[in-house]
Amino acid sequence: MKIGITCYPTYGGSGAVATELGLALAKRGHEVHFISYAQPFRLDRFQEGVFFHEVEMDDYPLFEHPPYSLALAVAIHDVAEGRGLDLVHVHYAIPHATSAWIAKEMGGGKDLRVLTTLHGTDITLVGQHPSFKSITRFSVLRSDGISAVSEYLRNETETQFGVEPGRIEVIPNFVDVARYRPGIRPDLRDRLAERGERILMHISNFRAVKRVPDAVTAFAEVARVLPSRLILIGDGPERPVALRQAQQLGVEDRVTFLGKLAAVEELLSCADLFLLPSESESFGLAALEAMACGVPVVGTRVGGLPEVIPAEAGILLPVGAAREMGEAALALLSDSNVWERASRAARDVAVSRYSIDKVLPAYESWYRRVLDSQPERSS
Ligand code: GMT
Repeated sequence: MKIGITCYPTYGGSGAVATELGLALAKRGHEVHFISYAQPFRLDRFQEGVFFHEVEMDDYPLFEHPPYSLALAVAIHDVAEGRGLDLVHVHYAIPHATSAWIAKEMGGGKDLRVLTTLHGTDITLVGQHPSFKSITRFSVLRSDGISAVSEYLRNETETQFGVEPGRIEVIPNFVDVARYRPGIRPDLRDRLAERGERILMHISNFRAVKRVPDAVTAFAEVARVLPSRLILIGDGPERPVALRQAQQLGVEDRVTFLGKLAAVEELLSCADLFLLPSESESFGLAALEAMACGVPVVGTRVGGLPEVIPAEAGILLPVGAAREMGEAALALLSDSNVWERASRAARDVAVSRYSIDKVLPAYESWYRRVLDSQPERSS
């Protein structure tokens, strides 16, 4: 198949999933065209059958806010026409599903099929804003295929947007379990922490929804009892808040901020525990990547996290219960038998349910079904 993929190129789960999917599809012989305003951050190597098309923007002085959605629509249309795409698969509805719908309506040769994968805040947060809700609903409903990354997100979308049951496929996120695995670089451990220290890790874009200060509070509980270090990867608006929290709790010398990093598997495989105290999380890709590295998770019982993290692989608690998360982390870290069991279970779940080999065929069969079906016209 000739497949267009549009995603956010910046650090974030939806862009990571879209890029890994495109690379995996190309390995299976499909021709994949990424269309975005910048090269996706994980698209960092040459691979046969993979192309990148940068969306061109004119910065005419009249435009205080250049209309990216229109430029993207034109780029999708042009790539679809020029390269004969069978379908365009957009990740994150806003504004990608709208731009793809415009590209399809612009017409041309083949009837371009639009498939939209919903990732999270495009439905639960941004998509609920009055300035986006109706256009998001319209564009999602006009997609020829709709998928969501968890049952939770499918239910939310059906409820919030009135999508009829049966229209949304659940295709979970996936992880390359050959790349994300335990013990990739044991030597790195000594450079991240002192000998004997436990390593707790958190990776996110440091937005308020991730509640990074709660990760610091939970860590401080652990640090009172066990020699340990918190490694924070990523960056965003809450980074200074997290730093202040570490200073207030007197653990700033045990917290390392590593900033944004594209490849995290080597670091994850050095961790003893992953913290994900989010307020809302449709899936929690970072937690899955940690699990694939044999790292148990302590997080919140929200959104899709209970689907991804079974009780054997971690401990989930209510949002805001940061100190209790610290106690849960201590329970996992203080007993090597308990930790070993959780670590094995985490890896097993990632391999048996979320490996790329298990999930990729679901995407391919979805593509085929959409291509074989009648185009979507009505809302
Ligand atoms: O929706 C977002 O906040 C952005 C998005 C992203 O691009 O990182 O994150 C969402 O998609 C990820 C990939 O499917 C999921 O793992 C995250 O759980 C989800 N974030 C939220 O639901 C807050």
